[in-house]
Amino acid sequence: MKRKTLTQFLIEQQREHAALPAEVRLLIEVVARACKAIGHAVGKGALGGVLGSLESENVQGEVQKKLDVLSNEILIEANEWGGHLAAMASEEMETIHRIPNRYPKGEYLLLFDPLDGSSNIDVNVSIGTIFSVLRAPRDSAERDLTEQDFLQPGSQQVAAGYAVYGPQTSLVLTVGSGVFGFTLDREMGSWVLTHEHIRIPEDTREFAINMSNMRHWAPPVRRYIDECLAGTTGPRGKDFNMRWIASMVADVHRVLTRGGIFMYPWDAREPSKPGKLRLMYEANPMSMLVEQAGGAATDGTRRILDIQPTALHQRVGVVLGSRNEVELVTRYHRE
Ligand code: P6P
Repeated sequence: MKRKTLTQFLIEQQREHAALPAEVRLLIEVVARACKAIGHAVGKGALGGVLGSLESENVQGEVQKKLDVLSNEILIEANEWGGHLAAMASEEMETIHRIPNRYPKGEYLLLFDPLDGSSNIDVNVSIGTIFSVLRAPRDSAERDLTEQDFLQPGSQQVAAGYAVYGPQTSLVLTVGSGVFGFTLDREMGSWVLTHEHIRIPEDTREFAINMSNMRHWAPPVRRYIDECLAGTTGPRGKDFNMRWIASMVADVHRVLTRGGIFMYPWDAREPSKPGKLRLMYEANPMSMLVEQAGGAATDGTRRILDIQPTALHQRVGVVLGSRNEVELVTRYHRE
């Protein structure tokens, strides 16, 4: 049977779910096309002269890789003329990017981490693009938007997804009616539906965490990991495996594909510095995908999608994946 393309899938979703406006369908097609271009640049590696770092740092204080900046430019240029967006925000830009006056403005906001996991670029490990779609305020045509207009809880997202640039180039997407996976047919240049209604198993034997941060963890996190490490001899009564790719997109893709729990907990010594991952364009889109696939996503205790943002680049602790494991971590925090 001929597989569906992304375009056919989106048109059918629009027909089945009137909640998928034509502008969102266009937005997703444009972002998916930009991800193809990013994947192409990433795939060239050293041959494309795009590896290595720049002298500059981003708003996070992280040294920018050439591909970080290139990926950001690709997404900005692809999305600013189409008339579907009122503004954009990116991990790589300190302030929001308004749509230039020469272009029409639309009703949506696009947030993205253009190239997540960039510490892995130069060592040829999977990296990716993460994106999140919010509604713009009703009066966005009459005024210049500000950062405040982006500060909506993740539960307000209209769509979320990511692209993984790995052995395959994959696109994983939700518009609020389940999670769907597409594989890039590199000969045809089209995204082909290969995974329908992705579901995360409620239980797992696999945890993902950067163990080198153990000394910073809050006691409930330490208790949870110690019990995983104790295996069949401990209270969990089963052995666990560990994975840490240090590329959120790749780690979350594994969790969506075969289950697991992914944790980037906050530094218990410094509650003012809640973790490394960013709420608006990493934790929120991934949490929408994980919940739409039957999993759970918290900051240790609170549902991530309920968190009211206070700043565009704010960070948050992340515990997401197989529902029963995430709920156990939450229970340990409440005991
Ligand atoms: P660490 C990549 O830099 C990133 O933002 C996420 O993609 C990833 O999960 C995390 O940081 C890795 O952090 O401290 O293990 O290098």
